[in-house]
Amino acid sequence: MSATELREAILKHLEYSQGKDLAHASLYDMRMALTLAIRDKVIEPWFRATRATYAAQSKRVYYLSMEFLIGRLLEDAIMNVGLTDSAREAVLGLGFDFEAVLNDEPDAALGNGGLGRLAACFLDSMSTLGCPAYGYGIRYEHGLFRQSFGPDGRQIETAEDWLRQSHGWEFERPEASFRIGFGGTVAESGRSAVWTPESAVMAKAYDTPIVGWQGKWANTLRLWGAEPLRAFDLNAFNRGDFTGAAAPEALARTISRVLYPDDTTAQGKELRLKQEFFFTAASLRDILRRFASEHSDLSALSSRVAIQMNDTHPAIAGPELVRLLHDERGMAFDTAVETARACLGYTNHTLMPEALERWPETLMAQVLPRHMQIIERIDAGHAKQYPSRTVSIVENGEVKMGELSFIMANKVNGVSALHTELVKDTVFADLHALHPDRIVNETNGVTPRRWLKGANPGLANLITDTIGEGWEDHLERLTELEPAIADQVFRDGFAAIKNENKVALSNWIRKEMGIAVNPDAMFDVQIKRFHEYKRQHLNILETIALWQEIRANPDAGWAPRVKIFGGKAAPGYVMAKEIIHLINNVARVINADKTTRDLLTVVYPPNYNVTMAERLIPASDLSEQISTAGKEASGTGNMKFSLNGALTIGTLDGANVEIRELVGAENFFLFGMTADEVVECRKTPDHAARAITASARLKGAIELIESGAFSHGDKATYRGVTQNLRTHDYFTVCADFDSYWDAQRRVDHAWFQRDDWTRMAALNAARSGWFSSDRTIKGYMADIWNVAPMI
Ligand code: NBG
Repeated sequence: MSATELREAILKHLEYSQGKDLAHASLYDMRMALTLAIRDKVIEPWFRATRATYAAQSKRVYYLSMEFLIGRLLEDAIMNVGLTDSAREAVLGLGFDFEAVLNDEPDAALGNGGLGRLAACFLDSMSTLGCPAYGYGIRYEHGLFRQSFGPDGRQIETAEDWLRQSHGWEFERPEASFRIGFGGTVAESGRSAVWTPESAVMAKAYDTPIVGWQGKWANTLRLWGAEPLRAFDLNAFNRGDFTGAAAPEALARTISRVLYPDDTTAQGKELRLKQEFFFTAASLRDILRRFASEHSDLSALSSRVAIQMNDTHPAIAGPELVRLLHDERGMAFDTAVETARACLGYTNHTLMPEALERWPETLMAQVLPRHMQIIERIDAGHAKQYPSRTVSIVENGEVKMGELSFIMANKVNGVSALHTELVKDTVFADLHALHPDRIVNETNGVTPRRWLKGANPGLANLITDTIGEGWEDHLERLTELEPAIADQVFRDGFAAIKNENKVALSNWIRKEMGIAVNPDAMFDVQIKRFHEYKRQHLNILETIALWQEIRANPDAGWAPRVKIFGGKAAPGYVMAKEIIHLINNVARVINADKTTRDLLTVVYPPNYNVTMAERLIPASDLSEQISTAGKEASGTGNMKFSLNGALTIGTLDGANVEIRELVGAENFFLFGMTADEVVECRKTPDHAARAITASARLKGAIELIESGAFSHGDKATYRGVTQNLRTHDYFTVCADFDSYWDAQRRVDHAWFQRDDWTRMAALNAARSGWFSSDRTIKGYMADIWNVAPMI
């Protein structure tokens, strides 16, 4: 499509969809008109893909995820249908700034972090590979909260409202609605049971087409919105009870109102359980309806249907599918269990025990009485089949969703090599012994379209100039860059692009935060959710120690650094919020110190999201991946940094292990204890105190915090953080501190050999092709789903 044709299409939508003429069009109108014009281009591959799948009666993948952290869609879709140049020209020609139009789109933040962003990368890869698939999730009215910082540096949360403007990408599907019940009673009826729910809501589908690279294929993301069965109580209204009249609607809508903002603790809240059942049950009904439109023999279900449970959130899919097959369709119970298991896969994303969901048996029985019975029967069946078993699903009055997922899945996967081994050895050791073939590894990946081509056009162009077209969906081809890295001209080009990205980021930081940063300094970046295991406090302690040493010894050859933090903490996670508070105040104090200003600046832009990540990662020199070994399941940010030519300072944790193997140990700054050593270390009760005594720098940094230096003289402000470090320090910040400090000094040293740094950075990019989510999805298709690509 030429720029002229696209211009016509935009004008048509401006007039007929937005009802505006160009002279009066706002930025929003222009963005909507462009969105709709691009959406039109996506419809064709979408229909083609759907028809081809129906014609071939292909097996489909159903990716059930409580979270899809999509970010913006417009720029990505424009790129995937190959219209970036035309769109820019058309929009400019109509008198609008193209970047401003793209920036007008709110982020779809329907997720917390890693797991949700992974789901979004998977959608892109499934479409790129022509894997017939549906994403199923919840259409939250309010995504992840908006973060700001109060004048004192504390996190403030406000509601996010991405749906306040109309969402140009979606199609409402009132015909695809299902009644989803809760509570009530169960009556025996012959061999099965009849569940009569006490209350119910309607799940209504909203479809978003997800187009793959070069527009060859598009899949559907189907999100469910909750609605009341009966919108409005007219009798109550007529009585003058206006609140009562709207009550049914308010109640039902609550279910899809907000995303739970905590990714690491299971909330155990009734509403959360209802959300999980709501979207899982609606998706399963939709899946069975589609199956029934093509086949009548339910025993063939698993040859046509692969359902992936993204973490335990959709774990109720097991019992619900059994119920649909057994109670509602008359299949024998054991056959129903076998059939369901043959369809289901489960991905584990964390070993943190507190994140593995457990529901009180009483709550489960109250909200889902029939499911509780089915769970007990599954549990009993498993116990009978494996008399030696030591674990059960229902234990101590709780339903353990991890065990339920494991038992109801034919494959269970971890998300990095190390994580998968730890899954086998720790959380599911008992079940793994009984089912030794069930656990497989699928190391995470990221989509190179969004995270390289879209986010870093300069580097993408250099890659194309060097190795030609076609690497975007064959990312392993990046290794072809390696010979060029020996060439000074290539390295200069690579360094110049990084520099341009840093200048752009510096300008943004100045505009947004009023802080001047030097683009020639090293940009040292830690962006991710705030959690103690990710150890942002290790980073800030090192920052304090560094500041002290620079002051004491200004001419010791320090590499100038800009430390950049980004990320949100769950609203109820007190310690994580104190760490945020501390970082902001350390930034305030350090940035005010004129004597160190040229060497050290700390910036923490609020409201980190996908769009901010796209801005920060291409401008980064150093990627902080410093979690306590054994705690980060994989990480995916780590892959994005490496792909964009940042060097990693990191522990042997999650996918860092594989990154280091691939990019080469000499191009990676390793520090810290291994997962085994961490376990050993914890056996010494005073490991933290010992580490503090042994390290004058660490001691100095902690004491400086305790002196009130970052809290206007108040000594108590950060007692929570410092006392925890001194006495407990479960995440072994203190024990790893010196090793981290040393690694940072190796980083300083390397920074001064700039050409060598550039060579290492370029090697990181050239050797990171394996981390494409296309590779990951091919693994799922072959090892778990048994689905063939359609293109
Ligand atoms: C996260 C892990 C990350 C991992 C992503 C995607 C959750 C619950 N877990 O290490 O912490 O990269 O999942 O697998 O979001």
